[in-house]
Amino acid sequence: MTLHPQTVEQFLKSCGTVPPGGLGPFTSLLSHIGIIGKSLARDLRVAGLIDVLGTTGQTNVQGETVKKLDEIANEIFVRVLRQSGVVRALVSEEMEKPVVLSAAGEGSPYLVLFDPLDGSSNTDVNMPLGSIFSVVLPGNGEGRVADADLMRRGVDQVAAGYLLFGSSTMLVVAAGNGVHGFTLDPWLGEYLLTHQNIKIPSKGTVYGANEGNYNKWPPGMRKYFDQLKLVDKAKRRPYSGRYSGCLVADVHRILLVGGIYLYPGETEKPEGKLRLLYEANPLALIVEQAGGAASTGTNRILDIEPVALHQRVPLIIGSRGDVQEAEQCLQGKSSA
Ligand code: P6P
Repeated sequence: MTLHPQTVEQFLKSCGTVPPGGLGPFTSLLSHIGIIGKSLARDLRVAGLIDVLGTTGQTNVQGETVKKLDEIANEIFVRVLRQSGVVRALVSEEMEKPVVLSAAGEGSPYLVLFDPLDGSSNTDVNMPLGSIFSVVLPGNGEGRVADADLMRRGVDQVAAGYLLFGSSTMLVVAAGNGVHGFTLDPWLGEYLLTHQNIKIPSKGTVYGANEGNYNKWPPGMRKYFDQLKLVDKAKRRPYSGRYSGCLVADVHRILLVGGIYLYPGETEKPEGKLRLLYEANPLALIVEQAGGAASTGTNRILDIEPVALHQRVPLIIGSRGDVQEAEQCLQGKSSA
């Protein structure tokens, strides 16, 4: 008799390790993130038929035009995580300030930082989208949540994950015992284990980057990129370019098949575009726990000491061998 693949709850119970904050609260947290995924998947699957496309006419704290689906996704995250009863405070790409959901001491162990809808340029053209979340525990036990509790180095994350709204809806999670992927069965309404203990190849043959920015990149990055396109069988080059405009989708591909995703700093914008606390840090934790690497080009992402909630960082992430080659080129140490 073929058993059904495990649900998230069954898998967490079978792991034998106690997840951060305890099995009960962590299972509840992932269950509520799963509800967010089901709600968003439902809206996205019929986006053209309901009034959720286009923009709200507002700009967010990032100075970016807010799509209707950005706002909807943010509202779903805040509402569902508030209902969960296990989240004490939130940080969102779409909100300037943190939101405190419960007073200290009410047994809500988690601080959750998230990008509610990643890949917004894809909302109106039926391309992949994602959500990214990072989980930390307050540094001061039951006390009031301070900004310092939220602005933590990536190494302090106790869990991280993403929802991917692609040809199927997936939940990928890293919580200290490997990286595991669950696929939503919309008929059962359950996320079922489909990718246990994901390991990224040490080197790949795929790159993801917006090459339209090529002439804004520093010389070392242009040099690395030029090398990737040379015909060199020994180095399995040229690599294949794969770029969807959704960070989650592009990094998910590289997590599974190997390679490198780059959103480097530019001469005018050395800090890059992607946000540290709820994009780079969670994806860096996931990729490192799968055996890969994540860097600014000079520093390990997870070691960065945050200075602002919405600060940006350059991101070079993927197979360890590819990230190391890119770093050496960027630092002028050698050609790739
Ligand atoms: P560009 C989406 O806004 C995002 O943050 C990532 O999902 C994506 O990889 C990147 O920006 C796309 O940026 O400049 O290539 O449009």
